[in-house]
Amino acid sequence: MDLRVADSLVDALKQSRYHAKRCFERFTAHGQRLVKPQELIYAIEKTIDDKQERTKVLEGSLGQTLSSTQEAVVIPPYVILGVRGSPGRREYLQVNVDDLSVQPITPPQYLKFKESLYDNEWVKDENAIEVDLGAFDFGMPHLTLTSSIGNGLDYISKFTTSRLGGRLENAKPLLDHLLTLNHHGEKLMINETLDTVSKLQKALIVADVYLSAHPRNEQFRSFEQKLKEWGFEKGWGDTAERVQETMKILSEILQAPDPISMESFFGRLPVIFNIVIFSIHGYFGQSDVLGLPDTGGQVVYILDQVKALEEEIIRRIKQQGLNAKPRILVVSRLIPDAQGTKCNEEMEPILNTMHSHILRVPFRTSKGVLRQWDAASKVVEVMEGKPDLILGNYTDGNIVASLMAKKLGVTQGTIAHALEKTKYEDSDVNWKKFDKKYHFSCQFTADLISMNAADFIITSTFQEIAGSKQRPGQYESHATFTMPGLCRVVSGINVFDPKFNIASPGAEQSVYFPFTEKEKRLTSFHPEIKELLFKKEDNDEHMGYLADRTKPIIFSMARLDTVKNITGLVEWYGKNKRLRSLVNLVVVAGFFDPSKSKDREEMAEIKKMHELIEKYKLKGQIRWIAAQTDRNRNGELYRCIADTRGAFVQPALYEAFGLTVIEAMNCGLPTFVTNQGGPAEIVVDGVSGYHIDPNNGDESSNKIADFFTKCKVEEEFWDRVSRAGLQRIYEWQINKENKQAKQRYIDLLYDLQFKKLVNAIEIPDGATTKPQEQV
Ligand code: UDP
Ligand code: LCN
Repeated sequence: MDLRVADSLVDALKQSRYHAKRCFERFTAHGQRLVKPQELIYAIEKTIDDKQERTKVLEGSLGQTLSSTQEAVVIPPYVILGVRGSPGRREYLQVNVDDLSVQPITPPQYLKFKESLYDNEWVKDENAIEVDLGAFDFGMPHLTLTSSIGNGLDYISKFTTSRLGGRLENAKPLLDHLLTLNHHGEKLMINETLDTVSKLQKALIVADVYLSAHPRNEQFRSFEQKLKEWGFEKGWGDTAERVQETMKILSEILQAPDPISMESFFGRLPVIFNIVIFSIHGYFGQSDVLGLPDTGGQVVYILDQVKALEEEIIRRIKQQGLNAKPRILVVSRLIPDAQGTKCNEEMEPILNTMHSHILRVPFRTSKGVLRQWDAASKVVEVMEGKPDLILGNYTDGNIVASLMAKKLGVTQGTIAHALEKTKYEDSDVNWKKFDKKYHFSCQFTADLISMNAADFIITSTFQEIAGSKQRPGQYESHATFTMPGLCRVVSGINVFDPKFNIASPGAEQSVYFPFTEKEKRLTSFHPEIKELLFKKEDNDEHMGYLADRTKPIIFSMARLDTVKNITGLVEWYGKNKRLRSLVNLVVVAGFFDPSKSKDREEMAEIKKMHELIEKYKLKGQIRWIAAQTDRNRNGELYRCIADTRGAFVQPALYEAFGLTVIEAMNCGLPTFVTNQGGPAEIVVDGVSGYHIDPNNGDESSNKIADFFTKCKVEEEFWDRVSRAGLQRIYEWQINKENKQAKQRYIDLLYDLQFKKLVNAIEIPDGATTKPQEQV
């Protein structure tokens, strides 16, 4: 254990012994319990009366240790701190309040203390299941800097390069890998003639001389036969120029490897033709599904990715000089009672693609619930063979992807964007309380299995992996946790694993473009949108009305789930007279009749909406619009809100990524976004929008009111914020370090190839080199 935090706490306790003792005694005075960070700082504030002294302690080591403490277990006379020095790093310190001695402890020891607050019997059970996945983690090197988290691909390129460098025989795994490449049994890149690295190196030199004499754009087939004689197969390129280029890159790698050539060479290899994506959550369809329970951004995201992936794979196949047909299948569940959607159809071509389909496989047959969901044979049948890559999305898609990837022996990637564990505070220790409703025990176990089984993990943001200074990341929260009575996870995932790669989603530019691009505006929707916003009579699509149409509109759109906190926003608005005098409120969410909902949370939220509208007498200032399913019209709706010089508010209690935020920003709407989760990484507070605290409604609604007050005084202000938001979102989508999502996404597909190589290379300094085991 790194002793720095422990040492600095020991110093702090020495320096501020009197205050520290009083502060810790304050914790123990209330008996055993779990204490959260706010309470720790509050304790210092309450125990030190003198302002100067208080500031000194708060800013000193004691204040700093306590403010980076994620939680503390109090079992008098001990206070056991879980200190998160920086994202991804945690230490556990046991403080004896009687003598203020400090003892570093291990994660299992800490977890046992924590468990004793919930299930004292289970802690004593020597046979309690303890999960230590870190113990298998010896094949792969790990990142060391927090700032490198999520850049796995770069890291692996560098690492592989260093291992390949120097001696020719080190390149044997690379040669073996090339020899395995084929498409439907037809060899690609090289054949058995080139069975040693030195033969390969010589052949590359001969081919280079030969190709130099050919016109740059001469097609591969005209010299195919000659290359074959020397041991080269298809896949190097479509023209003499491209083939020569690819061969040069490989020659350079064999001579003096560098990470850039390495990444570029792997990016050129023909390895991916067929992909299966599992997205079995909610209603997976192309129309009329958005806003239905559990059906939102994931559907949008996957459909966008399929289009981008297909385009990219086609481009690459052409460049490789092949004429293979790629195939992408999004496998989802077939829902017989499809509520007017196409979710009861087995096969549906994906719009704007050439070879991609949604394949729906039933979970139920006429005989009842299927005991086993055998999508594998269906996939193999439709694809006429095994896929080259299996991707999963969200907990259920990921566990299915893991099982199928293992069964078929195929590379697996996972995407979650939303892991449930962080959405509900202490959902792990309280799993029993929630299990009937949310099945957390199953969900967290499934997540743990698939994130460990995966060859690579694609995340939307840094915070999804390792959080922020204040809050642990979604994956990070699976590093060490416990479900008392079920299992103790002492090492669940390592956020420094290079398998993590950030590829931020973007918003479809043809749908979400700035309100100022007048000639592109979808004016044909304007009469409908005008009705949607302003028609006075209530109907099935809208209720409430806006008496003063000249006011700007604050707008939000989300599924009507508790965590989306749309009711929170309505309440903040209801309570804040100043805000009500400045703007109207429009929300798109759910629908109005709770008895028609089959979703418990949605039902409760619908009722709450009605109550709040009554309680705060909001009629005349609020427009509640039912879930909207037309993407193009929604794009125009954001722009019409921008026409009123309004704003978008994303008030979620926790948001994994938040597609609506980037949609709104792309349309030029100033945004106010929750500081809990992904949106806080997208928007720079006070520059390209604003952060709001969903747990502090008054502060948040005042921040929104201040913005509109300022807009009234300073005419240019609204335009400035709108432009800054647009600027930020363009940078985010295009320039962000992780490049364009599409490009990056494809690059990731090669991650595994590197990994195989790395595992095959001997690490000289005596470290173990066994390949990483799968769960
Ligand atoms: N959406 C929609 N109609 C609605 C509610 C949401 O079309 O009534 C769309 C919204 O435009 C966005 C997606 O659904 O594209 C929601 O994604 P987000 O990431 O905001 O949240 P999620 O629902 O995935 O948690
Ligand atoms: C799931 C979520 O909860 C959202 O935050 C994301 O934006 C969406 O998936 C798309 O990735």
